[in-house]
Amino acid sequence: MSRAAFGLLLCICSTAFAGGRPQAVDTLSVTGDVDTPLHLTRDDLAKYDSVKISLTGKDGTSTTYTGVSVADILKKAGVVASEHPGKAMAVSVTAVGTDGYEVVFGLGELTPAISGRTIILAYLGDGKPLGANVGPFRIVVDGDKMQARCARMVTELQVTKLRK
Ligand SMILES: Nc1nc2c(c(=O)[nH]1)N[C@H]1C(S)=C(S)[C@@H](COP(=O)(O)O)O[C@H]1N2
Ligand SMILES: [Mo]
Repeated sequence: MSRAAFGLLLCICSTAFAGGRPQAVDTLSVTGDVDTPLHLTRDDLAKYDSVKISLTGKDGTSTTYTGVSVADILKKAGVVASEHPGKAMAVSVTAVGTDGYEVVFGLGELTPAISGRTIILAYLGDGKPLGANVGPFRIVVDGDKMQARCARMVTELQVTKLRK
């Protein structure tokens, strides 16, 4: 192989596998005290039942978010609030943003059959992938009076069972 051809090949390989790793895909990881840890892409989330919630931002503009009920994601990971919740009401779920912002939820408030409210992990805003300071994923809480719990740039849901 000529030096030029080798150089070209090296260049192509290093572009495809920057630093030896395949190109990063945005994923939501469900970690901690779960039966099945999950790593979900936007495409994976699009296969779940979708829920739309509109949210008015601090700047006054409204965005319609499309996402998946966090309860459905937790169910896939093996975390559920049964009819007689018992220990399930001592499960916390922390949504972690890439900027270090964290929001804690209890499994009870995440379960629509208990709280009467839906909390979603959004993967689209007005039908488009979420921008850099909002995505890849955002928690959207239906009915909150302030948006402090609507964590942006979420890549992880950490599950903690307080009673083992
Ligand atoms: N990752 C991350 N999410 C966050 C915050 C933050 O600092 N970091 N601030 C919260 C607060 S206090 C508010 S009021 C809303 C602001 O969202 P908006 O820009 O869509 O209005 O984002 C929430 N989500
Ligand atoms: Mo806020």
